[in-house]
Amino acid sequence: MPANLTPQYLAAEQRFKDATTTQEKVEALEEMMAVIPKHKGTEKLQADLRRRLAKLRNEAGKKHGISKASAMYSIQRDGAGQVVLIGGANAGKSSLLSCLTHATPEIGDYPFTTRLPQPGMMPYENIKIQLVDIPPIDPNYYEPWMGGIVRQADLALLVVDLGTDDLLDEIESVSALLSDSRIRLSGNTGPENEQSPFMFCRTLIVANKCDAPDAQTNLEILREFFGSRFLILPVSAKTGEGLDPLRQKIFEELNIVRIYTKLPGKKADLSSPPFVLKHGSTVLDAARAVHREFVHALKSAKIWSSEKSRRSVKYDGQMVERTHQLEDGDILELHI
Ligand SMILES: Nc1nc2c(ncn2[C@@H]2O[C@H](COP(=O)(O)OP(=O)(O)OP(=O)(O)O)[C@@H](O)[C@H]2O)c(=O)[nH]1
Ligand SMILES: [Mg+2]
Repeated sequence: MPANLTPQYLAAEQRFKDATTTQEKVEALEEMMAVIPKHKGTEKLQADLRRRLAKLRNEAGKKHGISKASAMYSIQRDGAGQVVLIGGANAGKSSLLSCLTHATPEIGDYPFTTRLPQPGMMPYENIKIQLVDIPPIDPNYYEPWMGGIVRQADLALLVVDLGTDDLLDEIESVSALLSDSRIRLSGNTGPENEQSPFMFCRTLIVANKCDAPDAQTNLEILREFFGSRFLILPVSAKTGEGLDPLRQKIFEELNIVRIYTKLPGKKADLSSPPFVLKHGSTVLDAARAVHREFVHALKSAKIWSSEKSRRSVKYDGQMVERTHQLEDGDILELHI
Protein backbone atom coordinates (compact mmCIF):
# COMPACT_ATOMS: atom_id res chain seq x y z
CA MET A 1 0.00 0.00 0.00
CA PRO A 2 1.49 3.41 -0.91
CA ALA A 3 2.37 5.67 2.00
CA ASN A 4 0.81 8.82 0.39
CA LEU A 5 2.91 11.15 2.50
CA THR A 6 1.53 14.69 2.68
CA PRO A 7 3.51 17.87 1.87
CA GLN A 8 3.25 18.70 5.60
CA TYR A 9 5.00 15.45 6.45
CA LEU A 10 7.65 15.98 3.76
CA ALA A 11 8.31 19.53 5.06
CA ALA A 12 8.84 18.15 8.59
CA GLU A 13 11.13 15.46 7.16
CA GLN A 14 13.17 18.14 5.40
CA ARG A 15 13.49 20.00 8.72
CA PHE A 16 14.68 16.76 10.31
CA LYS A 17 17.36 16.43 7.61
CA ASP A 18 18.42 20.07 8.05
CA ALA A 19 18.44 19.92 11.86
CA THR A 20 21.79 20.54 13.47
CA THR A 21 20.94 19.93 17.14
CA THR A 22 19.37 16.92 18.85
CA GLN A 23 16.54 19.12 20.13
CA GLU A 24 15.72 20.27 16.59
CA LYS A 25 15.80 16.66 15.40
CA VAL A 26 13.48 15.57 18.22
CA GLU A 27 11.04 18.41 17.40
CA ALA A 28 11.02 17.56 13.69
CA LEU A 29 10.50 13.85 14.40
CA GLU A 30 7.66 14.63 16.82
CA GLU A 31 6.02 16.63 14.07
CA MET A 32 6.54 13.83 11.54
CA MET A 33 4.91 11.41 14.00
CA ALA A 34 1.97 13.78 14.50
CA VAL A 35 1.22 14.42 10.82
CA ILE A 36 2.07 11.08 9.23
CA PRO A 37 -1.05 9.56 7.63
CA LYS A 38 -2.10 6.75 9.97
CA HIS A 39 -2.84 3.68 7.85
CA LYS A 40 -1.45 0.28 7.01
CA GLY A 41 0.89 1.64 4.34
CA THR A 42 2.80 3.74 6.89
CA GLU A 43 2.91 1.25 9.78
CA LYS A 44 6.57 0.40 9.19
CA LEU A 45 7.51 4.04 8.82
CA GLN A 46 5.63 4.94 12.01
CA ALA A 47 7.49 2.21 13.89
CA ASP A 48 10.78 3.48 12.47
CA LEU A 49 9.99 7.06 13.53
CA ARG A 50 9.09 5.90 17.06
CA ARG A 51 12.39 3.99 17.28
CA ARG A 52 14.42 6.96 16.06
CA LEU A 53 12.61 9.33 18.43
CA ALA A 54 13.20 7.07 21.44
CA LYS A 55 16.90 6.80 20.50
CA LEU A 56 17.31 10.54 20.12
CA ARG A 57 15.49 11.32 23.37
CA ASN A 58 17.71 8.80 25.08
CA GLU A 59 20.84 10.39 23.58
CA ALA A 60 19.67 13.87 24.58
CA GLY A 61 19.05 12.60 28.09
CA LYS A 62 22.51 11.00 28.37
CA LYS A 63 24.22 14.10 26.97
CA HIS A 64 22.57 16.45 29.43
CA GLY A 65 22.07 14.01 32.27
CA ILE A 66 18.35 14.73 32.12
CA SER A 67 16.85 11.41 31.09
CA LYS A 68 14.70 11.34 34.21
CA ALA A 69 13.70 14.96 33.71
CA SER A 70 12.76 14.47 30.07
CA ALA A 71 10.55 11.54 31.09
CA MET A 72 8.71 13.95 33.38
CA TYR A 73 7.95 16.18 30.41
CA SER A 74 6.26 13.59 28.25
CA ILE A 75 2.91 11.94 28.79
CA GLN A 76 2.10 8.42 27.68
CA ARG A 77 -1.08 8.36 25.61
CA ASP A 78 -4.01 6.62 27.18
CA GLY A 79 -7.71 6.14 26.48
CA ALA A 80 -9.73 7.07 23.41
CA GLY A 81 -7.90 10.33 22.65
CA GLN A 82 -5.47 12.87 24.07
CA VAL A 83 -6.60 16.45 24.73
CA VAL A 84 -4.23 19.16 25.97
CA LEU A 85 -5.32 22.13 28.09
CA ILE A 86 -3.47 25.26 27.01
CA GLY A 87 -3.71 28.96 27.78
CA GLY A 88 -2.29 31.83 29.76
CA ALA A 89 -1.51 31.79 33.47
CA ASN A 90 -4.41 31.54 35.92
CA ALA A 91 -7.04 30.86 33.26
CA GLY A 92 -8.26 27.82 35.17
CA LYS A 93 -6.68 24.94 33.24
CA SER A 94 -5.88 22.91 36.35
CA SER A 95 -9.30 23.69 37.85
CA LEU A 96 -10.92 22.25 34.71
CA LEU A 97 -8.70 19.17 34.81
CA SER A 98 -9.81 18.66 38.39
CA CYS A 99 -13.55 19.04 37.53
CA LEU A 100 -13.49 16.80 34.49
CA THR A 101 -11.23 14.00 35.75
CA HIS A 102 -10.22 12.40 39.04
CA ALA A 103 -6.81 14.12 38.91
CA THR A 104 -5.89 16.41 41.79
CA PRO A 105 -3.62 19.09 40.31
CA GLU A 106 -2.33 22.03 42.31
CA ILE A 107 -4.61 25.06 41.84
CA GLY A 108 -3.59 28.56 42.89
CA ASP A 109 -4.71 32.16 42.51
CA TYR A 110 -1.16 33.05 41.46
CA PRO A 111 0.41 32.48 38.02
CA PHE A 112 2.64 29.51 37.13
CA THR A 113 1.07 27.14 39.64
CA THR A 114 1.47 24.23 37.25
CA ARG A 115 5.10 23.28 36.51
CA LEU A 116 4.84 19.83 34.97
CA PRO A 117 2.38 18.16 32.62
CA GLN A 118 -0.32 16.32 34.46
CA PRO A 119 -2.73 13.83 32.88
CA GLY A 120 -6.19 12.81 34.01
CA MET A 121 -8.84 10.53 32.51
CA MET A 122 -12.22 12.05 31.68
CA PRO A 123 -15.06 9.51 31.69
CA TYR A 124 -17.40 10.01 28.74
CA GLU A 125 -20.30 7.56 28.51
CA ASN A 126 -18.51 4.18 28.16
CA ILE A 127 -15.02 5.44 27.26
CA LYS A 128 -12.26 7.49 28.85
CA ILE A 129 -10.52 10.45 27.22
CA GLN A 130 -7.12 11.64 28.43
CA LEU A 131 -6.77 15.32 29.36
CA VAL A 132 -3.30 16.79 29.88
CA ASP A 133 -2.79 19.97 31.91
CA ILE A 134 0.42 21.86 31.22
CA PRO A 135 2.03 25.06 32.56
CA PRO A 136 0.86 28.37 31.07
CA ILE A 137 1.96 29.20 27.54
CA ASP A 138 3.57 32.44 28.59
CA PRO A 139 6.72 34.26 27.37
CA ASN A 140 8.21 33.89 30.87
CA TYR A 141 7.69 30.20 30.98
CA TYR A 142 7.36 28.65 27.55
CA GLU A 143 9.65 25.68 26.86
CA PRO A 144 9.86 23.53 23.71
CA TRP A 145 8.60 20.38 25.48
CA MET A 146 5.25 22.13 25.90
CA GLY A 147 5.00 22.53 22.12
CA GLY A 148 5.85 18.81 21.85
CA ILE A 149 2.84 17.90 23.99
CA VAL A 150 0.52 20.17 21.98
CA ARG A 151 1.82 18.66 18.73
CA GLN A 152 1.06 15.12 19.83
CA ALA A 153 -2.42 15.83 21.17
CA ASP A 154 -5.54 15.06 19.12
CA LEU A 155 -7.25 18.22 20.30
CA ALA A 156 -6.37 21.38 22.25
CA LEU A 157 -8.64 23.24 24.65
CA LEU A 158 -7.55 26.88 24.67
CA VAL A 159 -8.70 27.99 28.12
CA VAL A 160 -9.30 31.72 28.48
CA ASP A 161 -10.32 33.70 31.55
CA LEU A 162 -13.62 35.58 31.08
CA GLY A 163 -12.89 37.45 34.30
CA THR A 164 -10.06 39.47 32.75
CA ASP A 165 -10.17 42.22 30.15
CA ASP A 166 -6.87 41.11 28.54
CA LEU A 167 -8.25 37.88 27.14
CA LEU A 168 -7.71 38.85 23.49
CA ASP A 169 -4.05 39.75 24.16
CA GLU A 170 -3.66 36.47 25.99
CA ILE A 171 -4.92 34.48 23.00
CA GLU A 172 -2.59 36.40 20.67
CA SER A 173 0.35 35.76 22.99
CA VAL A 174 -0.37 32.02 23.25
CA SER A 175 -0.80 31.78 19.46
CA ALA A 176 2.44 33.67 18.82
CA LEU A 177 4.49 31.42 21.13
CA LEU A 178 3.07 28.27 19.57
CA SER A 179 3.67 29.75 16.15
CA ASP A 180 7.39 29.93 17.00
CA SER A 181 7.17 26.15 17.46
CA ARG A 182 5.42 25.94 14.07
CA ILE A 183 2.07 25.08 15.62
CA ARG A 184 -1.08 26.82 14.48
CA LEU A 185 -4.29 26.60 16.48
CA SER A 186 -7.18 25.92 14.18
CA GLY A 187 -10.92 25.67 14.62
CA ASN A 188 -11.12 23.58 11.44
CA THR A 189 -9.58 20.30 10.51
CA GLY A 190 -6.39 21.38 8.84
CA PRO A 191 -4.39 23.67 6.64
CA GLU A 192 -6.03 25.28 3.65
CA ASN A 193 -2.65 25.20 1.98
CA GLU A 194 -1.06 21.76 2.09
CA GLN A 195 2.41 23.28 1.68
CA SER A 196 2.12 25.04 5.04
CA PRO A 197 5.11 24.42 7.30
CA PHE A 198 2.76 24.59 10.31
CA MET A 199 1.31 21.72 12.21
CA PHE A 200 -2.41 22.52 12.58
CA CYS A 201 -3.83 21.69 15.97
CA ARG A 202 -7.57 21.32 16.15
CA THR A 203 -8.71 23.66 18.93
CA LEU A 204 -11.81 24.58 20.92
CA ILE A 205 -11.87 27.80 22.95
CA VAL A 206 -13.04 27.12 26.49
CA ALA A 207 -14.18 30.43 27.97
CA ASN A 208 -13.78 29.72 31.67
CA LYS A 209 -14.98 31.72 34.70
CA CYS A 210 -18.35 32.54 33.11
CA ASP A 211 -19.45 33.18 36.69
CA ALA A 212 -17.10 36.21 36.95
CA PRO A 213 -18.66 39.73 37.14
CA ASP A 214 -17.67 40.94 33.62
CA ALA A 215 -17.92 37.55 31.98
CA GLN A 216 -20.87 38.31 29.70
CA THR A 217 -19.23 41.41 28.17
CA ASN A 218 -15.93 39.61 27.72
CA LEU A 219 -17.68 36.64 26.14
CA GLU A 220 -19.30 38.93 23.58
CA ILE A 221 -15.93 40.52 22.76
CA LEU A 222 -14.37 37.07 22.46
CA ARG A 223 -17.14 35.90 20.13
CA GLU A 224 -16.80 39.01 17.99
CA PHE A 225 -13.06 38.46 17.42
CA PHE A 226 -12.72 34.69 17.42
CA GLY A 227 -16.26 33.34 16.98
CA SER A 228 -15.96 32.91 13.22
CA ARG A 229 -12.75 30.87 13.50
CA PHE A 230 -13.30 28.81 16.65
CA LEU A 231 -16.08 27.15 18.52
CA ILE A 232 -16.35 28.96 21.88
CA LEU A 233 -17.80 27.17 24.89
CA PRO A 234 -18.53 29.25 28.02
CA VAL A 235 -17.97 27.24 31.20
CA SER A 236 -17.23 27.67 34.88
CA ALA A 237 -14.93 25.30 36.71
CA LYS A 238 -16.27 26.91 39.88
CA THR A 239 -20.03 26.40 39.39
CA GLY A 240 -19.89 23.50 36.90
CA GLU A 241 -21.86 25.46 34.29
CA GLY A 242 -21.24 24.36 30.70
CA LEU A 243 -19.22 21.27 31.61
CA ASP A 244 -21.65 18.75 30.10
CA PRO A 245 -21.72 20.46 26.67
CA LEU A 246 -17.90 20.67 26.92
CA ARG A 247 -17.58 16.91 27.52
CA GLN A 248 -19.89 16.27 24.58
CA LYS A 249 -17.95 18.61 22.25
CA ILE A 250 -14.60 17.09 23.24
CA PHE A 251 -15.95 13.70 22.23
CA GLU A 252 -17.35 15.02 18.94
CA GLU A 253 -14.17 16.90 18.03
CA LEU A 254 -12.03 13.82 18.55
CA ASN A 255 -13.79 12.34 15.53
CA ILE A 256 -13.90 8.82 16.83
CA VAL A 257 -16.36 5.98 16.52
CA ARG A 258 -17.11 3.26 19.07
CA ILE A 259 -17.56 -0.17 17.58
CA TYR A 260 -18.90 -3.29 19.29
CA THR A 261 -18.51 -6.85 18.13
CA LYS A 262 -20.78 -9.84 18.52
CA LEU A 263 -20.61 -13.53 17.83
CA PRO A 264 -23.09 -15.16 15.40
CA GLY A 265 -26.31 -16.03 17.19
CA LYS A 266 -25.33 -14.08 20.31
CA LYS A 267 -26.21 -10.57 21.50
CA ALA A 268 -23.54 -7.89 21.54
CA ASP A 269 -22.11 -7.13 24.96
CA LEU A 270 -22.60 -3.37 25.03
CA SER A 271 -21.33 -3.14 28.59
CA SER A 272 -17.79 -4.18 27.64
CA PRO A 273 -15.44 -1.43 26.34
CA PRO A 274 -15.88 -0.75 22.61
CA PHE A 275 -13.12 -0.64 20.02
CA VAL A 276 -12.33 3.02 19.42
CA LEU A 277 -11.43 3.93 15.82
CA LYS A 278 -10.96 7.13 13.82
CA HIS A 279 -14.02 8.46 12.02
CA GLY A 280 -13.99 7.10 8.47
CA SER A 281 -12.65 3.70 9.55
CA THR A 282 -13.96 0.71 7.64
CA VAL A 283 -15.05 -2.83 8.45
CA LEU A 284 -11.51 -3.92 7.58
CA ASP A 285 -9.99 -1.42 10.04
CA ALA A 286 -12.28 -2.79 12.75
CA ALA A 287 -11.27 -6.35 11.88
CA ARG A 288 -7.61 -5.28 12.23
CA ALA A 289 -8.31 -3.71 15.61
CA VAL A 290 -9.97 -6.90 16.85
CA HIS A 291 -7.09 -9.09 15.70
CA ARG A 292 -4.29 -8.50 13.21
CA GLU A 293 -4.87 -11.84 11.51
CA PHE A 294 -8.56 -11.05 10.89
CA VAL A 295 -7.57 -8.69 8.07
CA HIS A 296 -6.54 -11.63 5.92
CA ALA A 297 -9.03 -14.10 7.30
CA LEU A 298 -12.15 -11.93 7.04
CA LYS A 299 -14.75 -13.52 4.73
CA SER A 300 -17.82 -11.38 5.39
CA ALA A 301 -19.33 -9.02 7.93
CA LYS A 302 -22.80 -8.13 9.13
CA ILE A 303 -23.72 -4.86 10.74
CA TRP A 304 -26.35 -3.41 13.12
CA SER A 305 -26.73 0.35 13.56
CA SER A 306 -27.04 1.87 17.00
CA GLU A 307 -30.47 3.10 18.10
CA LYS A 308 -28.98 6.60 18.22
CA SER A 309 -27.79 6.43 14.60
CA ARG A 310 -28.61 9.50 12.53
CA ARG A 311 -28.17 7.63 9.23
CA SER A 312 -31.13 7.57 6.87
CA VAL A 313 -30.49 3.85 6.28
CA LYS A 314 -30.26 1.87 9.49
CA TYR A 315 -28.64 -1.52 9.36
CA ASP A 316 -30.21 -4.50 11.03
CA GLY A 317 -27.89 -7.41 10.36
CA GLN A 318 -27.22 -6.79 6.66
CA MET A 319 -24.03 -8.02 5.01
CA VAL A 320 -21.62 -5.15 4.21
CA GLU A 321 -18.43 -4.75 2.16
CA ARG A 322 -15.00 -4.62 3.79
CA THR A 323 -14.75 -0.99 2.70
CA HIS A 324 -18.04 -0.03 4.39
CA GLN A 325 -17.50 3.00 6.64
CA LEU A 326 -18.47 2.53 10.24
CA GLU A 327 -20.59 4.82 12.36
CA ASP A 328 -20.45 5.45 16.10
CA GLY A 329 -22.23 2.65 17.95
CA ASP A 330 -22.23 0.11 15.10
CA ILE A 331 -22.26 -3.55 16.09
CA LEU A 332 -20.22 -5.84 13.84
CA GLU A 333 -20.33 -9.56 13.35
CA LEU A 334 -17.12 -10.68 11.70
CA HIS A 335 -17.08 -13.99 9.82
CA ILE A 336 -13.66 -15.53 9.30
N1 LIG B 1 -14.46 32.55 39.62
C1 LIG B 1 -13.82 31.51 39.09
N2 LIG B 1 -12.55 31.25 39.47
C2 LIG B 1 -11.94 30.19 38.90
C3 LIG B 1 -12.58 29.35 37.95
N3 LIG B 1 -11.70 28.41 37.53
C4 LIG B 1 -10.56 28.64 38.21
N4 LIG B 1 -10.70 29.70 39.04
C5 LIG B 1 -9.67 30.27 39.93
O1 LIG B 1 -8.63 30.80 39.11
C6 LIG B 1 -7.36 30.62 39.76
C7 LIG B 1 -6.40 29.91 38.84
O2 LIG B 1 -6.84 28.59 38.66
P1 LIG B 1 -5.86 27.43 38.12
O3 LIG B 1 -6.75 26.26 37.82
O4 LIG B 1 -4.72 27.20 39.04
O5 LIG B 1 -5.36 28.11 36.77
P2 LIG B 1 -4.24 27.59 35.74
O6 LIG B 1 -4.69 28.02 34.39
O7 LIG B 1 -4.01 26.13 35.93
O8 LIG B 1 -2.99 28.43 36.21
P3 LIG B 1 -1.41 28.13 35.90
O9 LIG B 1 -1.11 26.73 36.32
O10 LIG B 1 -0.71 29.14 36.71
O11 LIG B 1 -1.26 28.36 34.44
C8 LIG B 1 -7.66 29.86 41.06
O12 LIG B 1 -7.76 30.78 42.11
C9 LIG B 1 -9.01 29.21 40.81
O13 LIG B 1 -9.74 28.97 41.99
C10 LIG B 1 -13.95 29.66 37.59
O14 LIG B 1 -14.60 29.02 36.77
N5 LIG B 1 -14.49 30.76 38.19
MG1 LIG C 1 -2.34 25.14 36.40
